[in-house]
Amino acid sequence: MKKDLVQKSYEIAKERYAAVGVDVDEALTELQKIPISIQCWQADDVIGFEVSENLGGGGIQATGNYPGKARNIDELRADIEKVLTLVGGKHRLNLHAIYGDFKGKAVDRDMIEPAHFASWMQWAKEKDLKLDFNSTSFGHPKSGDLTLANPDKPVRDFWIEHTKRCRTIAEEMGKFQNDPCILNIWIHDGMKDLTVNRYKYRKILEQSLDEIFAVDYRNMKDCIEAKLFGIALESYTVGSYDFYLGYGAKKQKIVTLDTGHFHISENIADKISALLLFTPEIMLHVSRPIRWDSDHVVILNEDIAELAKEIVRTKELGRIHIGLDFFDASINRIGAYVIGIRSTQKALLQALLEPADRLRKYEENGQYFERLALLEEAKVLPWNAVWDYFCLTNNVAVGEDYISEIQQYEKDVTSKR
Ligand code: RNT
Ligand code: ZN
Repeated sequence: MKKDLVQKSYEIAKERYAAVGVDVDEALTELQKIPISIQCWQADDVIGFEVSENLGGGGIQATGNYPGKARNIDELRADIEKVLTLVGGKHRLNLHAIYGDFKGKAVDRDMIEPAHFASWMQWAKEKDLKLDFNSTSFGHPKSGDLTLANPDKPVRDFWIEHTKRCRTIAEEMGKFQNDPCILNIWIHDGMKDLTVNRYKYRKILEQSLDEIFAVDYRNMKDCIEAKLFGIALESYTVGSYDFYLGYGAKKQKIVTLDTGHFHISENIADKISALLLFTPEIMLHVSRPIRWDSDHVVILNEDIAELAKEIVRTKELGRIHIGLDFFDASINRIGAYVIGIRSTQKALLQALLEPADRLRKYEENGQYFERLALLEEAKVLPWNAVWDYFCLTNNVAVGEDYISEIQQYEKDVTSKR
């Protein structure tokens, strides 16, 4: 892409935005500061590096068999490094417990320690990345249908121990990087068919969580992620949205909103301003559900645009953490990352460029025609010129130029795996 063309378009866009009271440079400074927590699991279809085979299940499933997935830590790190050369801004890497550096040893989930993540911490420091973390309840012989909500004490205790250890690992990561590590707890617990002891499992889950959260940490933050249903667990989910919203509000834990975990017509954007009033912070798993929680690559669609607008409109960006959660195994995985991250940033940029002051004034004055008109016109303001400029000044491919870079990486690296 021609540099001077990007520059020129940007200058024109800047003037156009000034006419509606928007400071484009301010929007760019803000965008630069918003980290996106990149999910490590897109690189290898959520398999991880445990020595024992990942049994899958747990209500989630990556579909597709595009060649070139990362098979070990080095490949995964190389892929993430490549992705980072194609996106502007400073980001975070979101690890799952099954991605430890186990060095070929069988380490069961109730035995993991910060040492298994030491090389990740070191690598992340070198790459100027911060880490986030997740407990892993799925893909294990003890996963079954119930983990933390399991009435069978030994099984339940195994998962409680696992989750407690994940908190200590997150604490060490947070200390090491001098920035809180966000630990997300998502469990698949549920039932395939009509369930009659719903109350019982939820009570058990509440107790397990209380036990897990008994210790207070300073360098990590706990999140709990609800879900509507899982594959083969369609009838009942112990950790439903009502359950975690209630738990989070009562115990002051962060509720993770995964955009694929609600009824397909539910408005996730509208939840932001409600949650902010009753829970300390918000964690987002930005995803793209197609008919179900399919975890398609995030694109710039209306859902994500609205979500970004609601985030920015609250002016509480410091309390809202943006993570991605998609895993598409049917296309080039590096490409999937880059599309998803850039689309999320585009949505945020559009939101930051909204003529907010004028819109709010209209609303306050009851000028609803004017509000609707400006919202419509704002959609076609030249935000793309500002986006190109963001990429240019971040020294990353402008526009579709990243396609050939990913093709090259495929030729040189992933196609040889
Ligand atoms: C599953 C949840 C969960 C996982 C990741 C791998 O439906 O969204 O967040 O996708 O933890
Ligand atoms: Zn999720």
